[in-house]
Amino acid sequence: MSNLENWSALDERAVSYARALAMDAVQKAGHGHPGTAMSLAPVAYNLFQRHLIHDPADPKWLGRDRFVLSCGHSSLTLYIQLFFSGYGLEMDDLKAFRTWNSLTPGHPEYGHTAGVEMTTGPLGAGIATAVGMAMASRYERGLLDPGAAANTSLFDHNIWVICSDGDLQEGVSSEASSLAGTQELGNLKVIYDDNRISIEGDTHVAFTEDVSARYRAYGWNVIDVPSASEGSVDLIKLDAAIVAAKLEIAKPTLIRMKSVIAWPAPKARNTAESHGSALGADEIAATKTLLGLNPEEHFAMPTEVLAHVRGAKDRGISLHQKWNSKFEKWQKENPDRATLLKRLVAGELPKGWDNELPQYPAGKDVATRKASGEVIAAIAKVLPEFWGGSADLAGSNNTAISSAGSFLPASSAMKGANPYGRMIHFGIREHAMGSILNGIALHGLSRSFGGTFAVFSDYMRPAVRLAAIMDLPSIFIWSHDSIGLGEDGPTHQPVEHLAALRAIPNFDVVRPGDANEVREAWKVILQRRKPAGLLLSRQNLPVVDRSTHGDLSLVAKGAYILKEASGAPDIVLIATGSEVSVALAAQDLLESKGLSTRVVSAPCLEWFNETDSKYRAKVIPTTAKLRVSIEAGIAQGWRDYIGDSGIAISLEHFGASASASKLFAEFGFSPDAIVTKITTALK
Ligand SMILES: Cc1ncc(C[n+]2csc(CCOP(=O)(O)OP(=O)(O)O)c2C)c(N)n1
Ligand SMILES: [Mg+2]
Repeated sequence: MSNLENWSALDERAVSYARALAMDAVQKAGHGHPGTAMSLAPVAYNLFQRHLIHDPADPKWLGRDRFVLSCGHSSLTLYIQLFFSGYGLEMDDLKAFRTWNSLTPGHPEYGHTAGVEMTTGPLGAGIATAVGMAMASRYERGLLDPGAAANTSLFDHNIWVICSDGDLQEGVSSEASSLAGTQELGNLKVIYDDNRISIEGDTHVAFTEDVSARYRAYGWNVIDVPSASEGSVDLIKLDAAIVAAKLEIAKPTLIRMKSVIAWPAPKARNTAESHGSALGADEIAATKTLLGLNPEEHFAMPTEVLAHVRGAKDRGISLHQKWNSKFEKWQKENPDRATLLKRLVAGELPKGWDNELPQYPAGKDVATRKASGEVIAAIAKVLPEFWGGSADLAGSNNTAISSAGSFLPASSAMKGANPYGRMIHFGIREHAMGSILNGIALHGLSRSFGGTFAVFSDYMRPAVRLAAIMDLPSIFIWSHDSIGLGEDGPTHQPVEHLAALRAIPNFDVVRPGDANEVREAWKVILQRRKPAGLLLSRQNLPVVDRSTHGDLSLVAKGAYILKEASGAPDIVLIATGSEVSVALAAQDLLESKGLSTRVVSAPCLEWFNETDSKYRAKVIPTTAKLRVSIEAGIAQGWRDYIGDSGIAISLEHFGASASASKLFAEFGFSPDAIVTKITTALK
């Protein structure tokens, strides 16, 4: 038994039962990850029962610490503590581990199980997203309680993470941890389970660096916790490290904790097999005997032990009540900020927020990235919760909010540094940027965006996918969205990216056709609160004359009639982004040949797919002689809209280094080339 202060025999028994439950749940399911949940049981127990500021009765409590299990495969580590602390999970849920419709799926899923702060499983994502949560926490205190001394505000809390070897091998954790060091995120506390085992065995087959030295070099506070003499987690040293981590508020902390996977199973301990397979009845019985439990019992939890661990509920209520009295005082003293907080919690936009967004007169050429930058600046004036940045391309992506300085710690020597600044410098770290945007969204109160070139959406795709899975209102800005970017050539020109992004379920791919569509797109994105990517042109595009063309309010429908045909439409041209103006020019030529032609602008196919079939049939009638898609990317996906006999004007190969106009002409995106294709097809 541990000699930890205030650690009772009941605590010791609770940990033993937690280890047994991890074995039982995997054994019953027939698959899963028992080893790490066994060895981490005392670690998670100590956190949830004694250190984490949380209220199981109110999993969304604003004042709570966040807990992220970055090694999501060890989901039982979390489920068992949620069961113990009284979040609503019960023994039957543990028995239903990894089965259809259960509250205990293979990996923790955000929005599915109360107390799960994010969906984890892809290694590295958890810790990187937690960095975003820690940044959001600082930004939010800047909105609500900027004058409070460090660590005294009711909005100050910690972001706790447990991560594994795989988490720290993945590149994204390095990207995010490096930035966390620069940002001096003192509210971020990571416990690294250094068990030196992954699926292929000893991690030293691939991972030999000095992780502590690496994190110190990032600017972190690193605490090494060696194992207890027999090899198990040294709970006394770990607890001291946790206490020290709470006191360190100037730097993020990494507690590098030595452990032995599957402790104390006699044969399975310290083996890769225990990472991902059931231990088997004999080994489970032997382990239970070692733990002083009845080897014949499964899913056991004596009433007195359960009553003891459920004490976490009372602890939570009392923590929450203390916070509430501070909160009431704060509300009285800060009525305007309290009103703001109410709006942010409700996820609402203030009345008239979009009154002053820029309008663009026809006859002018504006790059959609430039329009987006102007819309961002206008939104920033009315929404204090709106902040964001770029992966070192702010000038190119037009993502700067220049008025309020750069989000950097007070100690930073950089010009314009402000701990509550609204411009985030992500550095050239697209994957971390995506994860951080998700962390900011998960933290809950603010809205943020991050930009890079569209071609590098590939570098952040796992984060985009997680945003979609979690249904987060993360906003990804991708400029330089086609061969239209010109001379930088094929490595920088997206070709398959629009299709690849549209392939992600629950993700809005938005490619506005002119500057005014950009404004409308931003409005819809902020109102819808769904994961979205905004694709923007580097090159100037004509601003469409709205007195003669389709109404901008129709942008929200995803696709709409931009310019009607002279009669019943024989030809329907459907275009997105920079190809909309090409379609309008082609329409003029076709009409002059007596071919009745309609142009549809389709800034977002996902929004269009949500409209009713009547609207869809009206905009893109299957009765037209010919439906034609025009988009400077692969045709994949367009057949759904143009039908078997339609034509896709597309790009099925990589681009080249030349001017945008040369590339559009050479690759068949000139109005003449399009007309030739269409007239040939009609013959
Ligand atoms: C990005 C990613 N790649 C691969 C996997 C598959 N995978 C799941 S667990 C694991 C090994 C994990 O080892 P470690 O992180 O040390 O966890 P432990 O076995 O110590 O629990 C791998 C490769 C994954 N979940 N995520
Ligand atoms: Mg490991």
